[in-house]
Amino acid sequence: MTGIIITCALTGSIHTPSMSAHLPVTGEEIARQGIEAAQAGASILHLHARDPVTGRPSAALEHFNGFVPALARDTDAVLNLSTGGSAVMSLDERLAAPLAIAPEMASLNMGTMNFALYPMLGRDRNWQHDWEKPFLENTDDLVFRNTPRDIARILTGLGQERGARFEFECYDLSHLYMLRHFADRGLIRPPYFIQFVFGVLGGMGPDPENLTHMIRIADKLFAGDYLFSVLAAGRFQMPLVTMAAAMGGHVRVGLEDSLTIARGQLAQSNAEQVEKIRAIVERLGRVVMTPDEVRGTLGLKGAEGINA
Ligand code: KMH
Ligand code: ZN
Repeated sequence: MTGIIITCALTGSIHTPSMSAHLPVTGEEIARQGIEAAQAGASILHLHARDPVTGRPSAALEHFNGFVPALARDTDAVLNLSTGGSAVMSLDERLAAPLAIAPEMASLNMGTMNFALYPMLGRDRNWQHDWEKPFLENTDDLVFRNTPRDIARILTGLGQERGARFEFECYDLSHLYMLRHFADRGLIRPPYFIQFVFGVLGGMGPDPENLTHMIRIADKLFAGDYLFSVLAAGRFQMPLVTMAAAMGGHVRVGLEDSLTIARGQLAQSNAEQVEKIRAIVERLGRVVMTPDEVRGTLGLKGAEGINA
């Protein structure tokens, strides 16, 4: 088996500050946790921004500028900016920072879908901010828009015009066929780094059979031209990514995807999750790839090509 890529998604736009005191929110917190995650072995950092005062998901360039320069200066990790932002944002909002920063990598969500977070309301919490509860409640009527026109705009603006390569977020089998469609249109070139996303309500569930089927169909559509990585939401994170590692795939961890380190136990940091999966994959005989090995494998433009 080849080396393994550990991606760490530091904060995302799914969890809210009241759910964990360890969720990084300010630029300083995101930078510090990113540096620690990179030191622990994450070679790709998947990045979202938040308003540092309210902790609300933000896509503002000023908020990305609160941590991107520090991560570029103090780590050699590949910086991967989300173009998904939050499903409540317009595509113009989602793209403002990635277009300005021109990162080596960007996420790209491969289909329009539901993105229901309201089951996380679950029990009553002490909400710290007045936006949190309605934000989660309103996801029962939320469309995460990623039409073919949107996808083409991201591929052109970020890929062709700024040299970014992509983490293709596939939440469903249909998203693999959409990816194949864009390969056939000549808008993307291999190798394709495909992130299989499990456990978002609106996408596929965290069943092992779904992972084996995604691999079977990706083999058919992309033959040897792709790498797969796995992320899974909540308590399914470690089991599913471990399965991916055992099958020769790559892994994504981080507080964007799960706030816990074990059942019912909050992770103290992103680095703690990176350390845990690193120990697991090394016990499986996998060798963690350095950022430069990732650059070579994925054909990235290099850190000097970004505006940070
Ligand atoms: N939040 C994850 C389920 C993105 O940033 O583009 C998927 C994700 C989307 O990371
Ligand atoms: Zn994300």
